[in-house]
Amino acid sequence: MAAAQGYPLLCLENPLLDIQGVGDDDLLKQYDIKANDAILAEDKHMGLYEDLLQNRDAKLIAGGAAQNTARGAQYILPENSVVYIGCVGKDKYADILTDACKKAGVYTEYRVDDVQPTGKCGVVITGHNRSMVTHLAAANEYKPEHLQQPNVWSLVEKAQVYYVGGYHLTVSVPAILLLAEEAVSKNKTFIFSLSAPFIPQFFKDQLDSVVPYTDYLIGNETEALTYAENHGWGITDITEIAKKLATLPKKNAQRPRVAIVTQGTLPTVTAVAKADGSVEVKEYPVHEIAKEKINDTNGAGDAFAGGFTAGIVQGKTLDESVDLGQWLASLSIQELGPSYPFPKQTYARK
Ligand code: 26A
Repeated sequence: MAAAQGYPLLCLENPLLDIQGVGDDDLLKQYDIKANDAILAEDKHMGLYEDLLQNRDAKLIAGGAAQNTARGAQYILPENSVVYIGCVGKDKYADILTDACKKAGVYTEYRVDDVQPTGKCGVVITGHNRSMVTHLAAANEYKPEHLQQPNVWSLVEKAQVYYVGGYHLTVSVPAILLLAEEAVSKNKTFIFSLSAPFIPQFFKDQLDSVVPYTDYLIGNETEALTYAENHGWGITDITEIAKKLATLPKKNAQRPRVAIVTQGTLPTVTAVAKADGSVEVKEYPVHEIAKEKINDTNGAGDAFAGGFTAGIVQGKTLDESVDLGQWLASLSIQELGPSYPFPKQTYARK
């Protein structure tokens, strides 16, 4: 069994159940949220979840950014390739998440909190925008001690690639650093996402402590712009920002830093910092699909990261990995929420 040999890809972050419904400007105004954003819930947002369920015919869908990425990577990789770690409660929502991962073939090693309920994310869809309001609850109770238990740490040791969602910076930097140190000391691959503008904005120090460990740093254009702004770079050109992200200080000199910036329907930009000090930049037009085929864009970035990471795990080139990411994102936006089509589609290179 693969479990004995371990899983090549290990993902860590916040397991959440998405409560997703279609909204309008009034709903956005009522809860004081932007059409396209991801935030942590405050008191004024707590009524949103019931509101979505009672009045907006909201659906319960497995979410949590890196958990979506884990399911996405497993969609492409051979059986038993992915393990996902995070903290859930003891409730029905946790059962839904466990089930979704099981169906996707992702092995979960959850910490189960006795007190807090499973985290949830209210997703308000308006057109091609999505606004996410997250109540972390149990997801916020993840502890590095869970990772250090012998049975869990053995999964860490057996993994070759780590994928950590930047959202976890709000929960446990020490847990992230345990994986990051393991990656550097054994020359394994460490992939990290910027997750949302509020991460570089409000969790700058935490982010700065992790970035030196990253081999692949993934973000979208708003996250990249927010990063540049909050680091006082004074630049707004996405290619220039990607170049600068690639050349930030790096712990593991044996691997080049690669920055990847997605831009919705605009081309994906990559920047690779070469050993000679130069930076190689490339642009990849996205896989276009007809507008009317789009269901919603919730999880598009996670799907990109899932396809991309599957490519890296399989030792594919940067070109191929970006293409896999774009392909999986185009499939996911045709589904309800952060999901992937079944029966499985097969990838054919553009
Ligand atoms: C800490 N926060 C805010 C979050 C999230 C999150 N996943 C982890 N931590 N806020 C939203 N999400 C997830 O992002 C996915 C879409 O990219 C949602 O659950 C949604 O499935």
